Amino acid sequence: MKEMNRVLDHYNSKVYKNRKEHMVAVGNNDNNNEILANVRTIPGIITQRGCCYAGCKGVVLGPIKDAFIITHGPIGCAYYSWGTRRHKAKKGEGEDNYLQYCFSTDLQESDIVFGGEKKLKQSIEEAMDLFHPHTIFICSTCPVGLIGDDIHAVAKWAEKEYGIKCIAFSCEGYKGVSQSAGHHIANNQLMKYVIGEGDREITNKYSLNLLGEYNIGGDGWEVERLLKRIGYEVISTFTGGSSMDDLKNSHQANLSLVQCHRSINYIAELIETKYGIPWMKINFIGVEGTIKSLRDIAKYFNDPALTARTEAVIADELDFIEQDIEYYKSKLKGKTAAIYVGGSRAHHYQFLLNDFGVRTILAGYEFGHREEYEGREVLPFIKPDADSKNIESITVEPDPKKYHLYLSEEDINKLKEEKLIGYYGGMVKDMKNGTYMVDDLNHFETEEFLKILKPDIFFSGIKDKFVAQKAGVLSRQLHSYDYSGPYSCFRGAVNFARDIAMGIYTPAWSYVKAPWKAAPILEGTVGGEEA
Ligand code: CFM
Ligand code: HCA
Repeated sequence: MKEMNRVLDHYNSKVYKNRKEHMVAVGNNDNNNEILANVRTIPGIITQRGCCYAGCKGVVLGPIKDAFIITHGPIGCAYYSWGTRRHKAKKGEGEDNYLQYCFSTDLQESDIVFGGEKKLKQSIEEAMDLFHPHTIFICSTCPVGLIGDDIHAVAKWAEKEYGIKCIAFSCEGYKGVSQSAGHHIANNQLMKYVIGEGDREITNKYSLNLLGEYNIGGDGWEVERLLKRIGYEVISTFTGGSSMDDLKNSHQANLSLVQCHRSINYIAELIETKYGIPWMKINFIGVEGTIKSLRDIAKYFNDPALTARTEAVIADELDFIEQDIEYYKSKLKGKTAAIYVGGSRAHHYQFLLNDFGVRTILAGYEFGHREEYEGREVLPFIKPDADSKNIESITVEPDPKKYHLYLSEEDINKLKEEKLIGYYGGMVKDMKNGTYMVDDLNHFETEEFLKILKPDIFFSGIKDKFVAQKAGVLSRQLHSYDYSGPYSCFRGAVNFARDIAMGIYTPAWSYVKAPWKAAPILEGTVGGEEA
């Protein structure tokens, strides 16, 4: 609490009041660990957040390998989202893979003045001539919304003209307070126009959707390898490495697993209502987290042979990594960490750090909502504001032909009561008293918390990693994994520990002294006095 106040004390009263509500000294407040989240950042503050377009095109749609995505707007937004997120995909036989590409209408001033629809149509014509895609997505950036191009009409035209699937996403950057709005827009359109359209023959009753897994650094591949070893069939992964056909068939699964709750919870719930498939929050980051997730899934399917296979695979995978885990534990035990990322990893990576005896003393999300901090039990108490109402909230009905229940309604209700399915408890329950949760952490607060809490390592993204390094603190990127990975499941845990240990035992940044700390770099006078 004291440390938090030392950071806040630098602010004027207005900013103080606002930022205080975004900070929680866990277990040491009268507010039941309540936090303010998913609201606008104060203008002028250096936030780490991205925009609605980043959440829609960059995060949810980007990893679909055979959707040809056209960013409709000036070139900068498309360029920024070109390959930086490291979502990997393999091209299957007869499939397209556009992930290496970046397509944009590259709007110019004259298009902004006279309208960009013509150029969008031309781009689609060009795409059809050169690549012959079966699916085109159109994603709007800010100016498109401002000038009023009707991208949905263009999408309808393209479907008719070429007999392809063409979906428009009005995900202008300004639409929400963060990436989170873009996730929602992407989820809505996928639900309306993609999910449920497939008729692939599925014979394995242990069939899963892996929701909220984007295959960053190959994480999703490692999860799939493990699940397949046990005997599951992963019908679709939303959306890491998936094809359109995978997503179209997701309505056939018997259980949806949710890795990242923030970005995909809308689809998880809508799929349950429309097709009867319950969802289970799992976490494949961390050895203990992975073991618990595998056991929970086996519990749902409730087959002694599957449970036995689950245990055999767990034992074998543990055997494979045991020596490495012990070695890295001896290197990392007792260290402390701060984690600040988007909407779910700040929670998940605490499990992995725990496996090696590293304590997380500060954690926060850029754009997680209150339920990612406090758990879904707070949902009824969250008041929608003008920004959240800005995004359409769709409803669906049970599909008369495709609705199916794997378990009886009674069993499903029982598992819901046990919170095995349909529930996410959020981050705070896994954080120790005396640690800190901070929402929408900014550069200034990062600098201050690093000085006060002195973590051994700061996990963040590209924009704030330099704040840590300049402060002499080791930084690792938990978005891109600094070009490493996978970090998921058993074997990923070893990759992670190896990378962290290398950093901790190469404390280069603590040897660097900023030039202005050694000698003044500015000369001049202040009010006539020597500065
Ligand atoms: Fe979910 Fe993600 Fe994340 Fe996210 Fe992201 Fe990401 Fe992230 Mo970067 S979907 S919320 S919008 S886990 S891109 S793969 S790393 S901020 S913590
Ligand atoms: C995004 C994508 C991002 C950015 C990462 C970072 C990602 O939010 O637009 O800031 O380093 O994971 O690539 O979160």
